[in-house]
Amino acid sequence: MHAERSSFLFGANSAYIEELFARYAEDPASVDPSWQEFFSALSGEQQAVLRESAGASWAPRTTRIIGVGEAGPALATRPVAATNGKGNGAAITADHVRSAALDSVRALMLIRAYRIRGHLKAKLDPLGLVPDMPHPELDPKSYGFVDTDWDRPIHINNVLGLGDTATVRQIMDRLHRTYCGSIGVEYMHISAPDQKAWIQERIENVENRTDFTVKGRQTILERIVEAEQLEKYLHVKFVGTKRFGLDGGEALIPAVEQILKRGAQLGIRDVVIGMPHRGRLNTLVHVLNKSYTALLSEFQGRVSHPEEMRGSGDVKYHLGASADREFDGTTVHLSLTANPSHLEAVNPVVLGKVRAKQDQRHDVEREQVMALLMHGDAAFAGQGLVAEALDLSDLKGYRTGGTIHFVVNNQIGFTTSPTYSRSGPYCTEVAKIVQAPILHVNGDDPEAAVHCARIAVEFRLRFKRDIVIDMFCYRRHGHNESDEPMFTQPLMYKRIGEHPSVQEVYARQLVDEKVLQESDVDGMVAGVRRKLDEAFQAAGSFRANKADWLEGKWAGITTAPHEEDRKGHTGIALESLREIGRGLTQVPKDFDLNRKIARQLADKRKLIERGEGIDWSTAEALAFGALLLEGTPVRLSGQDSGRGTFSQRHSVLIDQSNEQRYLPLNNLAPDQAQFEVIDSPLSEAGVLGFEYGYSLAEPNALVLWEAQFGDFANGAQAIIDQFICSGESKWFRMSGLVLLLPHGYEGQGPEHSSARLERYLQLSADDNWQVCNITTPANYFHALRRQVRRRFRKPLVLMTPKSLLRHKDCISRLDEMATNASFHRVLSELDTLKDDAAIRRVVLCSGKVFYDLLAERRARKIDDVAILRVEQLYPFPFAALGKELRRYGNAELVWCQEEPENAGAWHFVDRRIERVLGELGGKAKRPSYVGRRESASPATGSLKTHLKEQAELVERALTVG
Ligand SMILES: Cc1ncc(C[n+]2csc(CCOP(=O)(O)OP(=O)(O)O)c2C)c(N)n1
Ligand SMILES: [Mg+2]
Repeated sequence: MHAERSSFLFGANSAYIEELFARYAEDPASVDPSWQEFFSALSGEQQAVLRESAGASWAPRTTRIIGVGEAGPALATRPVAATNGKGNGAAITADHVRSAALDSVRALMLIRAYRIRGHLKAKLDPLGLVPDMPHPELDPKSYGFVDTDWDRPIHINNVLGLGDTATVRQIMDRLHRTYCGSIGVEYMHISAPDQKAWIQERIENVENRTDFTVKGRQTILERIVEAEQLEKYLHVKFVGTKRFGLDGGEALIPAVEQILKRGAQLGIRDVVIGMPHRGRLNTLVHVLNKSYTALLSEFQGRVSHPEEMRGSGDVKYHLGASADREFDGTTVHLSLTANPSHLEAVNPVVLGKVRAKQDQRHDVEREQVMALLMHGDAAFAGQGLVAEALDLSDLKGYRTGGTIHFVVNNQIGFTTSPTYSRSGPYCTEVAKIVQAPILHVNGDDPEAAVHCARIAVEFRLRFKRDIVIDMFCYRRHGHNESDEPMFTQPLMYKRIGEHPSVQEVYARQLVDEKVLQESDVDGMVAGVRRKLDEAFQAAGSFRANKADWLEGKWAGITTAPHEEDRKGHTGIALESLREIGRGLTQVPKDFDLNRKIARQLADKRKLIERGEGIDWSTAEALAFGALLLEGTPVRLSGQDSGRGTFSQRHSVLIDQSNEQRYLPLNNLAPDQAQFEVIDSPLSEAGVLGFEYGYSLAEPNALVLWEAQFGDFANGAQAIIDQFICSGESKWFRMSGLVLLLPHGYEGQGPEHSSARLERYLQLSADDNWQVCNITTPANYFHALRRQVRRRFRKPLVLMTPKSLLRHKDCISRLDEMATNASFHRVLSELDTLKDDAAIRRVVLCSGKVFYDLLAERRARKIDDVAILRVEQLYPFPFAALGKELRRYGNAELVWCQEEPENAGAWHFVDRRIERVLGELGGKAKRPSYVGRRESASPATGSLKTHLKEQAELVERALTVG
């Protein structure tokens, strides 16, 4: 046993080393000083092993030492003893033993170098345009192995599965096959040992290839033929029509097929797909089973779902689709998410959808629902949203169990070459922020691409982490077919012009390897062409099935009614509110609550019991609590949302002795729905996109995203413009998402004052969402509840308060939230003033400035100026406002806002108010403006100036004549 252990330590040279050690043990000076050094450096345990195994067997032996006489010059690092070469066995042998040990060390270094950097030598580019990247670490010479060393056996202890010993030649051959063929693997940056080891074993044991059966290879070719023939057909039949063809990247299709098929075997039941323009039509047809007839009828100019064209509609390569596919008797639901042109913007949306679906299925292990994201090379390298979405991948509140990323790397972005579009060596470097393995693969080798797909889905399901396939390919035509690529990449396109298609390359390989005959390939091509021709004929009379937009989780939801009143039933019984209040203000017996928080909770409890003085955050908690008790989950995410940016929410209580978290809202009743509040990463677009995606897949939860300050929401502008604002109009996809945007002029400078209300108002049309600037806790309560207590869903953009969170007047009574109470779009005069007919001015406003106006009016005891609040700006409450204004027939009208004139609601409301006034026929014909003057910056940086401006505008608003 000990002999075995010593052989484990020293490999094939163990017997000789034992001999030396025995001598050393008797008299250290009897061995070469280098051996003295070597033995003395051994651990106690290692010395013991040697002592025991050497002791019993000690007797001079002749030992065949591996590599005797074959050490190359670079290996002989230490001058050998004078006896070297003179037949003195001990001295020569000792030297060579060391040389052999060095051989092993160096071979292992070489192997390790290939594991790290072998991808640099992989044959990834079908066009052969990427210059060879020789790297000294991949050259055996760098390790001292010269040409004559290549056939000497070296002990490598079964590394690479090559047995106990292997020659440099064998090692290099294995390394090249595994790491430098059609696949280049990057995985040594992964720090988790199990993940790294899994990838290593998965690729090294099989020289990084799958031995496909004949049937398997034929199927791969069939998929390639279908993909290629579809593109060719469209190219010829619809010359110059944009299709963003997959030509050159056809291996995507069998690879995706493999992800789905293998995924189904491993338990996947639902895949949410996000992808760009390139190859989308091919994916729709060959992955999502859209019929050729439907596609061709769209190319002929027909709209596939006429009833959806109520809105603006969208171009065909943006539309979503869904399908159920069978794989070996298992059904997998596929949904391709609709997306805008904005590349990569769909990524977080897809992730949010996946998370919602996992929640719905109680897929806690995250192995039934999975995201598959496809990317272009330029977009993947360039768009910041890629990093934002990747960053979500292992966060508790956003985790989806890993995404498979597939980059269709055609080595160009529109007209821009990679050297101009990224600084790193690959377009996939960004994925290393989550330590994802990256499989680069040559798209001209479809089997390699399918093999990578298989590894990817196995890895995803085993480790629940992201993985990337980067398929090097090319784009046969210009960016959108009618585009001329020779203007900008003449050499590349000359090469492409001469390059056989993927189908040709792979069919040739299979014919050469006698897997099939040329006539079989011709048959496949003819078969696909025939199907396309038949579909083309049938397309003229094609009628699409009715769309299924409002099925599944959306069953029971309708499109929004046109009538103005859409309050929903939002009030709840007073006693229930009190009950929720009790739950909100208590903690478990042994919970070590922060003393200040304890005091606040006690105060809050008293106010709820008394039924008055309910502040903003309490109203919010009551609204959440009521929904949870009714079975509606609530999900709120944003930066620091648990506590609240303004220390107002405290929805997560922290035990002061052990930092345990306690969420009162999750402890209201045993059968309540779940409250999820998440402190988000410091991202706007990524997180907002995610929550929007969640809301798309789950209409029966209240989903909210909160900006730290509304000012920062424009970091997510593409998500707001392209999805939230226009998603229903473009794709008939509803969302009940709430955006909480802290807004208000309080002297905090240009970036902590304005959520840019004006922008949301400018984007308002076609009943696309609701924009509110609410002033009372009760109205907030109802606004939140009506999001999920009506039969339709619309996003809610809400300006939320900052200082008002603690304002003595910004409070509500509990009965304002009770049964029969509801949301008010316009709030009428609060105080008792002169008779309506004696009112000389009506000040209309929205949001926080109301409290400034009210305080000043009360201070100055003005009783002939009424103040009305427009709580909902869009849809604009024409009738409700008319009803209020009718009372003040003799008054002039002022619109007062604290935002600059080019901002806030002014430009949106003035014509609308004019319309209301026109219908009333009173004294006022139009409102006049009171507020800050036009300004490029949203707010001043000086508190003093702010206060002066604020006082002035309040003064002007209240001064008549
Ligand atoms: C965010 C964004 N910026 C710019 C564009 C315009 N655009 C459309 S395609 C394209 C090139 C994309 O290159 P790549 O990601 O490599 O995909 P490919 O077309 O090569 O498949 C550009 C710049 C866009 N669609 N989205
Ligand atoms: Mg590209």
